[in-house]
Amino acid sequence: MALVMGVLNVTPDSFSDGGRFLGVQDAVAHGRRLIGEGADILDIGGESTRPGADPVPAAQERERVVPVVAQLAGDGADVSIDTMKVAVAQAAVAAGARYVNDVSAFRHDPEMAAFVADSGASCCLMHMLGQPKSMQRDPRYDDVVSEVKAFLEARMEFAVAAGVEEKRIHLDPGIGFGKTLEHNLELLRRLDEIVALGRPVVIGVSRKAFIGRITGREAGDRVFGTVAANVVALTRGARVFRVHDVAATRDGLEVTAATLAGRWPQTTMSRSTTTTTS
Ligand code: HH2
Repeated sequence: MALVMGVLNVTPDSFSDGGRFLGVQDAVAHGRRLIGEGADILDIGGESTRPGADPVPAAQERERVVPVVAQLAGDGADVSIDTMKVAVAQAAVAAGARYVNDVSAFRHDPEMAAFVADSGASCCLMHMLGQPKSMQRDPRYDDVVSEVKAFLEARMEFAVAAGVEEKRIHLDPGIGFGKTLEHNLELLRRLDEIVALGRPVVIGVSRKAFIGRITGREAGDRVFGTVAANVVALTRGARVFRVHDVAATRDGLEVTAATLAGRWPQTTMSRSTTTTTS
């Protein structure tokens, strides 16, 4: 059961859509457009994590995202807050978000784990080597897949020890977060080893630089490469697909899922809530 997570960046500097949805009404309209294209969940972020990005103070991040979360959650959308900061997560959950997507896997704000536990929200724990400011400076691993897997396992243990129910945890290898092109491709190729941890795997390849390295295309023109990488991830067992291009990705995933299942017509994709996915 694949779920599409639509990306909604309320930032001036995100790598592919920075500045496009900084106004509340522009952001809300885009969120509604993504839902119309078939997004199961909207991932709303107020701080870019692109390589080299500068951190944003919590108050500013909160001001960017909370009105957008409130309106879209008010529409009935399933909303994820993409933040490393517990203050932002608290405000977003109070405004209606039910999923906390923390690219630091609760390392930036260790209290995030207790907050997620108490709130009953679901969460995504992602692997990142270093910090966004410096993560792409010569990242090295002996075996990227086993190191990412061990990290995710340890972070899941940390979350569970803090009271987060295991069934509410999703895991993400963090494509592009302190990884070379070869690391990203190996993680995709061997994603089944991460899936073997037993939790739903989130994959975020959308428009990322490694696709540009292969195709020679700029960020706004990487939709075909994005769909291809998501299709590979689906075949390796990924469950949640974080993308800017929702309609194209849904089509690619639906055709792949129907083909692999060997029957048609059928319901291959769920539009139900992500937050209790287990
Ligand atoms: N990638 C980005 C941001 N958040 N969260 C998860 N779980 N997985 C990802 O791969 C991931 C993520 C980066 O993409 P984007 O939001 O488009 O860019 P920016 O960080 O510049 O806002």
